[in-house]
Amino acid sequence: MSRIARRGIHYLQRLNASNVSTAMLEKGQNRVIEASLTLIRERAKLKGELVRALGGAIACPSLLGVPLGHNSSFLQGPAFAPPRIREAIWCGSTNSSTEEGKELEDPRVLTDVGDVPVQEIRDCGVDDDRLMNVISESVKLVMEEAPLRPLVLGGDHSISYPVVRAVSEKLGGPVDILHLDAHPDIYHCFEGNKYSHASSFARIMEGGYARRLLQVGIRSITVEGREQGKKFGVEQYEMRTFSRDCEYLENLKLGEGVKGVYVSIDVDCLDPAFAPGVSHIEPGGLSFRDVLNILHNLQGDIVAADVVEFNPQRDTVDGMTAMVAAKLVRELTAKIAK
Ligand SMILES: [Mn+2]
Repeated sequence: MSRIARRGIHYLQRLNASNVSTAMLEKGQNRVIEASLTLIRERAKLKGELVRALGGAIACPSLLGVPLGHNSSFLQGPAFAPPRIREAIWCGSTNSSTEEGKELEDPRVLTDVGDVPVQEIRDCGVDDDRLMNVISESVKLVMEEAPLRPLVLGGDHSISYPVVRAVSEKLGGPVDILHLDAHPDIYHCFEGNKYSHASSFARIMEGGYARRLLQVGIRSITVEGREQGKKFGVEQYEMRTFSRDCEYLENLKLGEGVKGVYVSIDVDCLDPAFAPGVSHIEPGGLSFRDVLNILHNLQGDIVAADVVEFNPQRDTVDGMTAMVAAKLVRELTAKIAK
């Protein structure tokens, strides 16, 4: 038990194993997991029914929060991000139209199935193998309710692994991934944690869940990051050559011949001047408009996406980075919705 949940907001008190039966503990944990999945399932069902009753859509992004921060190698604040991002999406300081004119208040354009109760599940002593399965299951429950498509709010970047795994398994094949980040997150096993937020893309590539992986915004990469990139055939676009690469990156066509496109945005892909509320401040990054140009011009069917690594505990007092993360979500919504 001491190994479980060493890090995190809540955790089960260390148990004296001789006094507690494993069977009793597991039974209780399974009940909590079932109840958690039931809430996601029923919310997804209802939101799917509403979208269809309103005339339907080809694709309707649905927010799914994954408030998980303990697989970060540094700060754990991303566990608090999903409610802050939602608050910023709907805060009223701006209107509810996206730049290209989609109306976010239309439930066929954007819906929400709530958060995976990550901390509540961990508080019962559930380990990461099972927690990652709960995240994958939750993503699949959203996808079962066509036309809903998961738009996941992190959380640290470790959540992309169970999310992409679920998307690929559900669709029955690999996707192309556009990954915007200061870091490649492709260490084999960072600090001994296979679920580390610095290792998620190693797990994704090992699993065969992606055909192409394009990493954009990279400016903090080690020898291992480059070697792993080479090993998995990753296309790494580094900031030091961005001015040369940007014409290509602003005209991407992805997802043909596979199951579609997955977009993963680590908020630290942006220069800290635009987004100071992140755990790993890494100067020399993308401007907000660089990201939007890449996103707006991307051709391909986006089947799911995530926005991760916003850390509210490092944000400015007026929540500037929350607004930045919210706008990324809004513009991703516009790309997915049809
Ligand atoms: Mn990063």
